[in-house]
Amino acid sequence: MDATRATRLSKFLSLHLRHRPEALGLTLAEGGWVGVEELLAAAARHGQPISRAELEELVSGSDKQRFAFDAEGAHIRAQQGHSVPVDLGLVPVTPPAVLYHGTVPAALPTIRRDGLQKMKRHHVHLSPDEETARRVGNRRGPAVLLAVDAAGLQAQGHVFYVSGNGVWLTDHVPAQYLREL
Ligand code: HQG
Repeated sequence: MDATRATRLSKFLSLHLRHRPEALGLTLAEGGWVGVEELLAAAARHGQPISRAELEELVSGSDKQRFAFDAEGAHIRAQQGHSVPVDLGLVPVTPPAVLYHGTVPAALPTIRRDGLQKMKRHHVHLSPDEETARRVGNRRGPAVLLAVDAAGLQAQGHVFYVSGNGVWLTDHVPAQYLREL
């Protein structure tokens, strides 16, 4: 599969496994899972045929490991980034002392006032290193980087999770736990 098709299919999967499963007539089961056969049939019905081999390539080849199969390979889910209500079954874990967030200058005035909000997603998404955070921020323009005092937040009772693809998740980061880099 060429890179253009891979990107298109990856966006198609992100859209339906995170945000709009109903547009394909799908419902996410607990954990965000969808049957692989069901997904492929629904995609074909909606004018986007995907072969099983392509799906496997998308799962293993994704730069960010956005999607994962279950142990049997019978179900697939997005590892994070959902906007539809879904319980991913994540368990609280102790974060590294410092995490990072990449954003754009236009968001800073509100972030300075309200801290990091989850906006349309289930959680605020944080990166384990500056390089990853820069990539996230650069999706929308030249990134600005924020360091997050994760240890301080946890000490105050904030709960952290890590997705299967290494994205750190929490509910809210108040402004006093942020430092502009
Ligand atoms: C900003 C991608 C104003 C926040 C990435 C971000 C990530 C505020 C935007 C994943 C704010 C939300 C998530 C506030 C936060 N005022 N703006 N108080 N608080 N923001 O896309 O973290 O490619 O929902 O800085 O790699 O950018 O989809 O979150 O700019 O892992 O797999 O509001 O999405 O992964 O944007 O990215 P998003 P994000 P995928």
